[in-house]
Amino acid sequence: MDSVDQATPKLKQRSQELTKILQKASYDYYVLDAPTIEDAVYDRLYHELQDLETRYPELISPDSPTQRVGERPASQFTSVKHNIPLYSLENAFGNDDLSLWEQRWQRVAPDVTGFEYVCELKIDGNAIALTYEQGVLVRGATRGDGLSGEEITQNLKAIRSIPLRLNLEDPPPIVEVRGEAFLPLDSFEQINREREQAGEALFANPRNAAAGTLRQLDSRIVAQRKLDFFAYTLHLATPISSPLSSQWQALEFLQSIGFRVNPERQLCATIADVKTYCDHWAIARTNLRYLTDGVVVKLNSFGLQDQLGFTQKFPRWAIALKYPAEEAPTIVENISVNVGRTGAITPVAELRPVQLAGTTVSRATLHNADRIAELDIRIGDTAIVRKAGEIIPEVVRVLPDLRPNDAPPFQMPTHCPVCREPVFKPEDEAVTRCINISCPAILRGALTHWASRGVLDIDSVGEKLVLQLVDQGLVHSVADLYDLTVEPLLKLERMGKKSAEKIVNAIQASKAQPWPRVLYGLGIRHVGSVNAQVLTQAFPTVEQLSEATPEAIAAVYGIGSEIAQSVHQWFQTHANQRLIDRLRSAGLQLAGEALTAIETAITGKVFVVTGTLPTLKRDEAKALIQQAGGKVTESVSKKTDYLVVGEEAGSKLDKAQALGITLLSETEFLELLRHEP
Ligand code: 1X8
Repeated sequence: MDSVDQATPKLKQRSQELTKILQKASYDYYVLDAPTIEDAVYDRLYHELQDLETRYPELISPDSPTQRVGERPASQFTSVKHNIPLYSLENAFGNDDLSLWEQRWQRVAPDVTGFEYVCELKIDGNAIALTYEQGVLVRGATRGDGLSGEEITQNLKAIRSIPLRLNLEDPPPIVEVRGEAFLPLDSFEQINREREQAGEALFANPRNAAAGTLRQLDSRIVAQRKLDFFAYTLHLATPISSPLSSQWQALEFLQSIGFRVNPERQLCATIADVKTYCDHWAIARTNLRYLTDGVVVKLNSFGLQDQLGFTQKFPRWAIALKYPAEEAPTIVENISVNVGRTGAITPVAELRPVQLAGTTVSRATLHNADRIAELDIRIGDTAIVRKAGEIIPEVVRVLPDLRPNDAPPFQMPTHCPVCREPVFKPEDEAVTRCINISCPAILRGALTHWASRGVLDIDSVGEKLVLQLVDQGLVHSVADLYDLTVEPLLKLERMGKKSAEKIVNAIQASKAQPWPRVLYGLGIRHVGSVNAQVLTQAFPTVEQLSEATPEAIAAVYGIGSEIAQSVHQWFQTHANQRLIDRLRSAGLQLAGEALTAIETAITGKVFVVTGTLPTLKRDEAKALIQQAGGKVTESVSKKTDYLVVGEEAGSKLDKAQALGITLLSETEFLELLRHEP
């Protein structure tokens, strides 16, 4: 196709049509939570649009679903002035404050009757202002100081529940929508799991994680982190056909034009009803999938809002009832230290168990030596603990007046509590580390990470088994896993032949896992699943990656110099090079596409797997076949070469027998695999 070609009107129409269908599907999925088309269909249409846009860039419109993620990362954010300031709200800390607020606004607007309150949950996220011109999202900014914020349009476009185009026939020239960008709890937990596995500092709570995400220069990271958005304020510069006269109507309107609006809103006729709502959500909020830190109460009528106006700082017509952060005193029974997969030595306060925000807290991380010094926390102290963002318990402060007389300051250990080797703390870092690569704690962490879900996915190798393997000296590195046989495993406590076989087979099956997962599994600092994906796209083979200069690695879109240094360093280390050699010999995937297999007994052969196999899961068996160059199909036909049969095989077995197809038990199947030339 010649690049000077112009898109025909027909192609233009098709791209508009695709945009419309995809926008509707996104809205149904992300806003209404009610998908209307299958993922595969969405993907096909999306790719059709993407192809069209690649061939005819003039077809790309700013509201195309392909424009949610930027091509290039931003180098910095610019400051923008808000046309209308984002006010903060006056706080109320209990029911009495709500009554006082009602009395206050009624002194300004006496004799008002028939008023209503709108109660909305206060989302614990980051306030955002979105500007739509002619119905198209043109600008998004953080609240900042309320007068000006940072322009983060590209990042906000990556939030699927923010519409790129308003669902309005005749959109007003300018619409401004405000709301809260936040991270749902499950996404927050997933991000922290990944950060932990990549040896990175955890986010203390979803709000910080959301704020950190919105300030990412690379919008692809934003897209991966699954932020969400609730809209709650609408500003129209010009009237619309059916004018809105209340907050309640505005919320319904926002929903109708494509925004997610919090469903837990309620109209209340009296302040007593408002209090009931607040009391209810003080408890019920713990069941939500996102964090709230209070309730926002607004007078419903826009007329009344205008009449009341603003004080120096706040609107008079709204108030935020804040739930108190739950804190409790308890005793520090011990301060222990934990050695992580990266060798990081983390002090942990072991606490006399205390009830906090619905759960029992008995441990709280103290992060590092600096934090300990700052708190001056000692064994025996009475400490105030809080759930930061109500997720991770933290020590807020200690009460020195209640300290036992003889309590000495806590000293960080000079030697690793697990391997007894000296620890190391770089001058400019807060973290103390064990740097002995054979430290069992580091090895245990490395093995657990390697086997875990989303990495090499070896289900039957969990933390308990890892502990045994390391303690018994059966495994000294992840490469040793691939040399494991049934025999030595049988010596482990409560290990039968069947389980041992299952473990060995599952480990062998993990060789089929693709190169990005292997790279992720290596546990290189800062290389989580996302960076592993990005790096393997740029460096399709381990040789290319290990020979790359830090500059070449840092040149990859989305990879910073700190990550590049870390990767480069890792591959420079002799022990690591040996590890790669051993993994290569063991047959792991160290290249983008499955290494072109040599002709084997299995190459090109067609397999069907049926019934329950004694040790392999069906997916594992399929992976083994594909890895060896065979094909797997679902149904038996004349073209089938082998049927791998487990227990309770049904009609497929009958059919294969009728067709005279070779049947294989699991054992025979594994035998065949082993004897490939
Ligand atoms: C802040 C928030 C508001 C609402 C919800 N969550 C927030 N964090 C709401 O009105 N539903 S309003 C607001 C503000 O005006 N500062």
